[in-house]
Amino acid sequence: MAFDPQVVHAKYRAERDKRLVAGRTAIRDLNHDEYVAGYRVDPFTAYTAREGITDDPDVVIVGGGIAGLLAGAHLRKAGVRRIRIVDQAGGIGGTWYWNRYPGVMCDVESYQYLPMLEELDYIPSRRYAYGEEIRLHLQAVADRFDLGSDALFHTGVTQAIWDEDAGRWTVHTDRGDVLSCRYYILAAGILNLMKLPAIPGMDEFAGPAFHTARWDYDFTGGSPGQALTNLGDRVVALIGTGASGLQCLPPLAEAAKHVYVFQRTPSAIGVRGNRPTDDSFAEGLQPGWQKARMDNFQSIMLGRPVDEDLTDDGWTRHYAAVQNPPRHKGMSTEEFMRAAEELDFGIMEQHRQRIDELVHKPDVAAALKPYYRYLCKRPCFHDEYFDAFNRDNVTLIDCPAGIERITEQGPVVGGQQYEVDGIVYATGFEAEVTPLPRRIGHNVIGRGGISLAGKWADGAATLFGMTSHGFPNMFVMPAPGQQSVVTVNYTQLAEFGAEFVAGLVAVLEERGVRVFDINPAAEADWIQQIVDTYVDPSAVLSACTPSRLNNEGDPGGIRARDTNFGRGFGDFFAYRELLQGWLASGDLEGLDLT
Ligand code: N01
Repeated sequence: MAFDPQVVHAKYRAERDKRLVAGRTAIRDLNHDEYVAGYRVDPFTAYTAREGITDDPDVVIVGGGIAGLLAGAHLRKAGVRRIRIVDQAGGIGGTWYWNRYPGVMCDVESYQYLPMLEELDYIPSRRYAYGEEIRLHLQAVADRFDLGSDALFHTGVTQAIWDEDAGRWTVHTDRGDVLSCRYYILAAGILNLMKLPAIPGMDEFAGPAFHTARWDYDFTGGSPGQALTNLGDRVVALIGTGASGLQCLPPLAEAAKHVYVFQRTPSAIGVRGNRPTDDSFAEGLQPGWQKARMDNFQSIMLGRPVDEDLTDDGWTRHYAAVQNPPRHKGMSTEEFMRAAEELDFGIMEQHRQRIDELVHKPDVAAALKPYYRYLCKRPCFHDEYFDAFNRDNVTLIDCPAGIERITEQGPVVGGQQYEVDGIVYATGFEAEVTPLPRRIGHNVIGRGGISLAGKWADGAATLFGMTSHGFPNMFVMPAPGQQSVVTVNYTQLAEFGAEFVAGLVAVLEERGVRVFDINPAAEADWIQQIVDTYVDPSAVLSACTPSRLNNEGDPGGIRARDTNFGRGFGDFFAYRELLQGWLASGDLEGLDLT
């Protein structure tokens, strides 16, 4: 395809329209729907009954993933003694506890994504680490800072209430625990709510069906990183072709009698280029190397000049280029927009050509090609996915409008029944646009009985994206769409958020502050800044294929308050500088102190 804007627009529009169908966004309620409740059960750690406890730690952290662990680690460094992590999982790791599907890997470079490499004196074994290595590393972080021994696993918080007289939070759990703490930290992450589509008839399916975040190794055989040994005579349906689906296809294809891959929208899948860490990697690394590497990556993502691209992968080559198209002097807005679109088109063409090179059957290759602008969906990277479609035991079922229904035998598309023995739902998570109160799944009741859900009903209300008036001594770890910033390498944001929280707690303790709250005027100013810098992306995003990034085709539904500091994905460096300066000044401006 040559770049003819009219032709390209028409093609992209037609592809989008095939997917903008009624019922597209319908999902099952995993918390209240009895049938699907089973999808939440932890297949990795046995649940053991225990008595509820009563305790008064200094800090309760909800979530034992990267953000919660880093908050705990930095608080420990700041001298906080009693910390209790509470998590629904059976162990440490958050996303990396739950996502143990075959092939799971992080597509952010491991040297930046695995936190605290210098403190733990650890160098990841590969450029992009597999899930098990990440999970074990997070366990090592927990061990180093003794965050696991007091943690309450397989435990969900049911309510947290601010106790004005005590100047503490009272946290209740579904195990009957009652914890009274000075500081309450919400670190739920953004991938904690599995998305299970509401497909008619799915409850009738006779075989095992599970989400990638609860992989059923009893059905498939094997274990993370090992071959799947039970599938030789079994036919499997894989629903979903985002980052999770495409990673688990090659091991499934290797092991199963047959795999039907149900694709609603093709992902743009760039080169992965994974490889073992070079023996020479660690040589000459100077103290502070990991932070410097994260900053180098982040600079490129924000279009800032760097001497060298230390990462040099699809994120820095494609994503950063599309994010920051060149604007030459004297260019009109129209010229700029057109050049940006042409650049985008060129990158998408490279992705489409790659499919022609790797997939032997032309009709399958054609169906695997993504037709939308690069940032309409989260880009993916993989080197074995396309080759799986050259196998006789893998069939692509292209279903832009989704799966019609599921019967006792399996999925139905275009009136055709696909008989399968098991179904894998690689259907993702309620990500960025899910409001925090829903994400945390429990009531947080602040001063005067106000609920966080009530206060945030019209959008996030924070100072710095991490604190909220009326919720004293409480922190929310920074996350997308919450008035902080977005970073492709989430670890960088989590690490900074953890440093900030621990830094502030240290100052408060030093000054003998019992309770801090956010001054309403300071909060209103922060919200106003977010709203004032918000640029409504509807015009660009409405041309996109529906995805979670454009609110499933309804970008107008994104609220200005639920966005980021510094417009778009936000400006990490300006944010960090501002907050570091605020903390360093010692004025604690915007805080009301008791
Ligand atoms: O989920 P997704 P994911 N019928 O939402 C399809 C992180 N992550 O778990 O594209 C048929 O991307 C849906 O179709 P469509 C990362 O942040 C990272 O893969 O919406 N299909 C899509 O194909 C990532 O973005 C890594 O049309 C249905 C798929 O299910 C995030 O997690 C690895 C359907 C969901 O894709 C989520 O990724 C894994 C239906 N009714 C995850 N409903 C790495 O770093 C949904 N789909 C490598």
